[in-house]
Amino acid sequence: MKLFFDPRELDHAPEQELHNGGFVPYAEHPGRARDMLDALGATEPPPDRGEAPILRVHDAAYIDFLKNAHARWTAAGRGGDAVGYTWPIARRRPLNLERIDAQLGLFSFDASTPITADTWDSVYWGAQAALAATHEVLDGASIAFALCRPPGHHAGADYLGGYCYINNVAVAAQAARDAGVEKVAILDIDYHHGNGTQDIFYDRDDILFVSIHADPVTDYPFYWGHADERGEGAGEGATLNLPLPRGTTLAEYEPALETAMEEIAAFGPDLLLVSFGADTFEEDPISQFKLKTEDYPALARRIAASGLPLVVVMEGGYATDALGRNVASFLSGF
Ligand code: OKP
Ligand code: ZN
Repeated sequence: MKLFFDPRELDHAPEQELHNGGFVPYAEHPGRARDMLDALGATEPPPDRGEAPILRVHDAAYIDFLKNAHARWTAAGRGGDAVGYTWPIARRRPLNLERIDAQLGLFSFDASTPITADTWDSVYWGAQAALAATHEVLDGASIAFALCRPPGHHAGADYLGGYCYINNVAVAAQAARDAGVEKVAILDIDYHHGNGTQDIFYDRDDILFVSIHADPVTDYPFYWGHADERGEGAGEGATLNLPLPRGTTLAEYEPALETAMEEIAAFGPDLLLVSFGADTFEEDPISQFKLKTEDYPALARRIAASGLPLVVVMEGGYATDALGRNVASFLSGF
């Protein structure tokens, strides 16, 4: 299995995040990628497919903002990382606002996703890694892995949040569609609901989104991921959310995965993209499921039993010392 990674993904390194009313060291740090690299062995850098595939799922105004936000922050006389502090609840109406603070609110949904001088470069190359893995499989490989960092599944067409800026799995899914793949399924097994991916494809019937995650009644991102969200318009029925309670172990996780895989089989996709987060691990510092390192191959085997070509895209996982081990354990099941 080929693993795709670009060293520029290491550059994005926010200093701190707002957590429970105070500032703490940033959980989504470059050491996560280093830990995975140590455990996984040789990776290859992705070719540069440009911005066009990114602009197929993200608004041009948002991408422009992402590229320039930190420079504008600095030009406003600020030090450190750019973060918003005020949000236009329910997108009141289109306004032509100048201040970087207004732009930050417009293009984000939380205060724990800072933009640094290096953010654009890192997220651009992470998206290229996802594209490289996708094209590897479109060219005939049965599976490929994209070591994307930072993660992507919380980012929507025009918003960042949840440590995510570009939605790597969404870019990959759209690229597969554009290459002629008719039906694409996305299985999101990060601990957190992939609200950005859901939003991007919510009204589409060509891309199925199925997610197993912590119940948003108790866990981030709260406002999405509830079981009654089933898609809209043409996409009605092409979204499936399977929320599980805190404390979930493999025994409770497996029936949900079975349901997810049956839904995917019924959809009849030509390609399956997996948003994989290792934050379902029992020792994850910001998550509350109870999966063990040795549980992950069973998940991979059930996914592989679909017989579908697979692209695995990395999302979360914050127990840094165990992260590489957990990802290697998951991939060993394929
Ligand atoms: C990203 B991924 C305050 C709470 C913010 C954000 C969690 C993002 C998880 N620190 N938490 O889905 O692993
Ligand atoms: Zn997560």
